[in-house]
Amino acid sequence: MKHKRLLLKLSSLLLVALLTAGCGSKINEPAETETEISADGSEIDLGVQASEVSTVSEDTTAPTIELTTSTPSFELGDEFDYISIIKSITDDTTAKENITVDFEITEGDIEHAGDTKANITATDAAGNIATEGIVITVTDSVAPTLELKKDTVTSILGDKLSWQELVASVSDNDGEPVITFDVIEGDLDKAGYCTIEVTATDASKNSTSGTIKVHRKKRVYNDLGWDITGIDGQPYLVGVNRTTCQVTVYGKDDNGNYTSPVIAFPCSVGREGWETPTGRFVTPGTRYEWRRMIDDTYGRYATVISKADGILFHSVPYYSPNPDDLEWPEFNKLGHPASLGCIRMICAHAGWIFYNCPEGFVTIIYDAETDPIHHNGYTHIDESNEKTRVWDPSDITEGNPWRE
Ligand SMILES: [Ca+2]
Ligand SMILES: [Ca+2]
Repeated sequence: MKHKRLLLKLSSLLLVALLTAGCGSKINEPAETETEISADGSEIDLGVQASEVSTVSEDTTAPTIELTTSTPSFELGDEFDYISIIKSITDDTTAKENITVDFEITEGDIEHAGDTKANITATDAAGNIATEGIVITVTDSVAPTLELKKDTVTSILGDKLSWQELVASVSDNDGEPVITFDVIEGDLDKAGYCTIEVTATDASKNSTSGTIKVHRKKRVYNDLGWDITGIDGQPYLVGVNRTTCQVTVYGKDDNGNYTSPVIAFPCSVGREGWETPTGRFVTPGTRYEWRRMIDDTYGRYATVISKADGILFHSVPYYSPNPDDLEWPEFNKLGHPASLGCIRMICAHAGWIFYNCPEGFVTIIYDAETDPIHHNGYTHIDESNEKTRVWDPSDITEGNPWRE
């Protein structure tokens, strides 16, 4: 019995020791700051001490943020450093280096000029957050870059002039600038020359201006009713006469219109049942050195006339994309309708169109009894000569027996 009581006493002492040890790491530190407790010296009451400790350690006070300004500004393109506007951050319990500082945009963005709302937050070790709202002003003092077309721009009297006709390139560090233009000399409603001032203005009202000459000209038609008004950047207009199987290339006259025939080529147009369509085509400029055709032959120096109609300028067909594999029975048909709708020519002539007519040139396919100039013919091939008949005589490719 005596043993039993001693054991109980020991075990309760052990429990007290354990409880004391278990709470020691938590209570020691705040207890030291509370002098009332240490001065008391009364019997230790674990329950009371635990509640005292929890009251002392609870941190409900957020840090204090002091900023040098709540309305910072910076120039677009520079980097905004929110740390630089923080004067101080203090907290009652958490050391400065343990306070988490953060920055968050709440409205707008800092990629463009204007005002942006943001918050700077400071969080102490207990999770108390202080928030300071700021308004960041992003400034833009860089004017747009504006490059106008180099030469005088031609535009048709009666057509609305657009800035896209005048501007070669425009850009700004803050999005798309607004382009406006004013006539500073001349009259857009009269034939002749005008001087136009073009201005690009960004969102911050920075602007760049330049002047350009515009030639307002009347639309011009020839006897056949074609619109032969010159187009900037297009030296030629190409006419294809289905009746005479001739391609006539027109250059510009002194007024910049296509009235001057400069060169003519014999051709084959579409044969019966495969007639080449007539009309005015703004050729897209899509071109192929070799182009597989619908009948599995290959056209060389192929320039698309009309995607919708599937017609092109190209050479007499080849059986394969090789210069010594000419579909020779078709060659001497040049000067007569023979194709499935395309305009066939000798290599040299198909190449002339291929290399000399820029994207967007105009082709007019028509019927007329006469031509303004006449082509010089072409070298026919001897269909019995197996060596030479597989080559286009005008082909300048190395190995062409016609060149020997
Ligand atoms: Ca605090
Ligand atoms: Ca700008």
